[in-house]
Amino acid sequence: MKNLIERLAENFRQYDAKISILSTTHLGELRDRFQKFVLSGKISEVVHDKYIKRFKFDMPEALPSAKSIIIIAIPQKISIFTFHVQGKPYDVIYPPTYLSRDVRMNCLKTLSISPDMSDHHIVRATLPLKLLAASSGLGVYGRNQLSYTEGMGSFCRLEAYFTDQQFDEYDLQEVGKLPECAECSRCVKSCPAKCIKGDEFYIEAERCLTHFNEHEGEFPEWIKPKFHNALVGCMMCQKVCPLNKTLAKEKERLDTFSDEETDLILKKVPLEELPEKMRSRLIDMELDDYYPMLDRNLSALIK
Ligand code: B12
Ligand code: SF4
Ligand code: SF4
Repeated sequence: MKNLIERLAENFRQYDAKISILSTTHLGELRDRFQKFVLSGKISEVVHDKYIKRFKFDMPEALPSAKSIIIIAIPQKISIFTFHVQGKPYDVIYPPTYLSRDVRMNCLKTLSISPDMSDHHIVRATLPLKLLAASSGLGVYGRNQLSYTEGMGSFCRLEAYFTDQQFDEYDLQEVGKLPECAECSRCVKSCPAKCIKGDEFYIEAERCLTHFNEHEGEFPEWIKPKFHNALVGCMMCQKVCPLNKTLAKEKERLDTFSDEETDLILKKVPLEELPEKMRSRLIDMELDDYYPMLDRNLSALIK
């Protein structure tokens, strides 16, 4: 007879996803692991304030009786958009993990229709997901500070949910490193911003290209035009990784924007003033959040 977690894992297999479970009794230890890193001085104030301080290692207010955390790794492909400028097509990369709405919806749907979960509540966790994956055996860290899951490389989106369902006790795992990193430093060499700290398995996040191109504002001068390689985010430290080699070949073509449509983006026509069909296509592909910086990011790629 299969146990609870095996049955749940089976339901997630339809998305080729893998899951792991941690007990909420581990929250204190997770906080300690995270704090140890924070206190080591490796996180700058800007990164701490922008991304880190919102993490909550307490029982969720919406579900104080939470017993477990379900961690999910869902594989995603590199996507491609084509933009046209004066009749010339430009294929532009949209990295894995930026399509998140469907992933979240599928996770919630799968959890809520699983018979073992029907009498239980689910609340999304605001926690550091890579640490959850590493501490539950779902992932290991690469030198590029990304989480690698077997069969998915680093091309997987991570999600985590609290639930009041009680699973078997699962021990907290030691955080692991990819054994392949011992003989490799391709990601370090490929990083245009030189922010991967070779032996220490962490990045200077405040220099990562993603930290700049996911937000509005001018790029600092030290970010050279040749650094840009994706519509949002950056693919360099992932695409050179041998663990992602096969996966990086599988690209999904998402949409094509005509000369006129590309022109509207480059002229910064506000999202709400775009032709309705174009606007809803952008929303479908979750580019609405990044629309205010799309003209800047796209210009950097097509020059
Ligand atoms: C803040 C953030 C960023 C910031 C900072 C990134 C960073 N490295 O911290 C910026 C904007 C730069 C960023 C960039 C990207 N991000 Co981001 N980001 C996040 C976010 C919101 C929090 C990450 C975080 O906690 N950082 C703080 C650091 C300190 O935590 P940590 O990396 O886990 O570090 C721990 C280890 O070093 C660990 N540690 C402890 N003991 C030990 C022992 C050993 C042996 C080792 C090795 C480590 C170790 O200590 C640290 C703390 O515990 C998460 C979503 C979430 N809620 O978790 C997504 C997330 C991490 N991002 C993601 C992605 C995909 C990216 C990009 C690839 C996007 C892109 N294509 O451009 C880049 C990759 C940059 C890189 N090489 O890391 C994915 C990663 C998926 C995966 N498979 O790993 C996440 C999980 C989003 C998601 N839902 O899937 N991101
Ligand atoms: S590129 Fe090499 S060093 Fe970097 S994460 Fe992949 S295996 Fe590790
Ligand atoms: S995402 Fe790009 S800039 Fe950020 S660490 Fe990786 S290679 Fe460097």
